[in-house]
Amino acid sequence: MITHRLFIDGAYRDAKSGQLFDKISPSNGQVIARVHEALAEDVADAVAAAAAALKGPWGKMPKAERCDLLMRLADAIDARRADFMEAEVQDTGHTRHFAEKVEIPRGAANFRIFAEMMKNTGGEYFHMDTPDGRGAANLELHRPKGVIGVISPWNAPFLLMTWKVGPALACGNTVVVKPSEESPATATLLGEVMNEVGIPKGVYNVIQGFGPGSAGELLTQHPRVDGITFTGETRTGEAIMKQAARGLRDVSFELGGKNPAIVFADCDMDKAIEVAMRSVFANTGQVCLGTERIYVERPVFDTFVARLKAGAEALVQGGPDTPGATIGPLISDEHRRKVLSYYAKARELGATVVTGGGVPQFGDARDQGFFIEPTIWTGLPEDSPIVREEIFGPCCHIQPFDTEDEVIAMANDTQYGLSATILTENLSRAHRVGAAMEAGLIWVNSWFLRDLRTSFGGSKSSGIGREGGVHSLEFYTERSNLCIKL
Ligand code: NAD
Ligand code: 6OD
Repeated sequence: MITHRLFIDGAYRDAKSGQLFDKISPSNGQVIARVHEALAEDVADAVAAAAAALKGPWGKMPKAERCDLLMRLADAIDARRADFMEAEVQDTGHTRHFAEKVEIPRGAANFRIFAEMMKNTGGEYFHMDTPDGRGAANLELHRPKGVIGVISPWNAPFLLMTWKVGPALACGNTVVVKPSEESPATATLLGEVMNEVGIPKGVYNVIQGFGPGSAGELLTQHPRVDGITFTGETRTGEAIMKQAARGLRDVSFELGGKNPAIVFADCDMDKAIEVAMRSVFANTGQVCLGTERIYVERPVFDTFVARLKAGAEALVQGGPDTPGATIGPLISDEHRRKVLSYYAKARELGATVVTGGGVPQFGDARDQGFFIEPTIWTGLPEDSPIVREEIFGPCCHIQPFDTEDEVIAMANDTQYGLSATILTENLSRAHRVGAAMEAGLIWVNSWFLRDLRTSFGGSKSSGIGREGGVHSLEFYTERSNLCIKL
């Protein structure tokens, strides 16, 4: 049985709390690891190590050297892609394809791209006229923010954790990472690679545990943490904001979504189905950017519904070790119970269940895993909880529409504002409807396609702030203006 220990000050160690918890496989319901739970003393040690490293070799290292080290880290992750992939798929039940082609390479890229960007970033200079004619030089300086608390979710653990750790380290900060209790493995493994390439001790620390009353809450309350970056549910974001209020720490939040896709009659239908299949069912619907509401222009509604149904029914369910599997299980029994409660509610409310709606039976070990049927509904009103609340499962509701104005209003009528997807071959319409979407990320004829240098984040209840490109550099640094009278 694997044991995941804490990684503090460059070394693996047991939790001083003496407490351990089980990590259960989503694919077969078996305990696959025991995890050390960090409580107050462990969290304090991790934060102290991170604070000390700011004053040690890391804090003194020239920027170019620091960025070169992060480039080497990215190469070392690539070299161990198979190990990271294995750790990730066993924790999450993801298909090997998703982990190998998206999650792990993107994790390495998160170090490479931000190191490259930081290396080429300079300060700004403003000359100012003064009454004596001699002027003043204003220099905008950037320095690391300090110790960054990184709280990450389970749905794409390595990708989403490195998405924060990469820019934080590139900017010269140190980090204490609290991965999700459902996905402890890849954050732990990264400690080995940090040591391998010579990242100084204390720069990267990992504390395992839960949120409330455990490592997550303790980290966000710790007075020596200078900034908190969090990805997860909107409700958790609200809790963290309260916990972090004392001492007024800066926060960056990437939260939930209830993202619309709009299919116009002038779309390329093959493309629309391919995009919808990915945005609804990729990672078993456990993607913050995923689509759970689809609006289809009436003349192509029946065709679209029939083709998406055929696509959903062709998916092959299985864990990473099931040959040919194209869709995995949900992360946990608890999460499956939550998604199933929406499946039941949809039936109670009179939805037409186009496909799915239940739990599959396989007659093998998968029956002990947390599989669920890919599901499509039609026929519910827009104020139904199925259309309004984030479910985070492999499911969507499809609604017909008649006019552009009507569909823009329906797409935007949500507390969330993370992403939106538009399927059309009409360029003017793509510009017009795209600009009208109240969301941080808007795709036309694609989904999950993004240059890491662009902004990422959501409006309304989907987040606070933006990361990506210069926006990450902005969050992970403090600015000072140095004004020198000439
Ligand atoms: P979650 O909010 O339950 O947990 C996320 C992390 O927060 C975990 O590490 C958890 O232990 C920790 N946590 C929970 N309560 C805490 C507390 N009170 N204090 C400190 N830490 C606490 O989210 P999840 O279930 O792991 O992930 C799914 C959610 O994440 C979905 O809502 C999804 O939309 C969202 N998400 C958003 C983005 C984005 O970029 N906007 C990306 C991925 C996932
Ligand atoms: O594309 C990314 O960098 C990113 N942060 C994706 C988030 C996926 C959420 O589940």
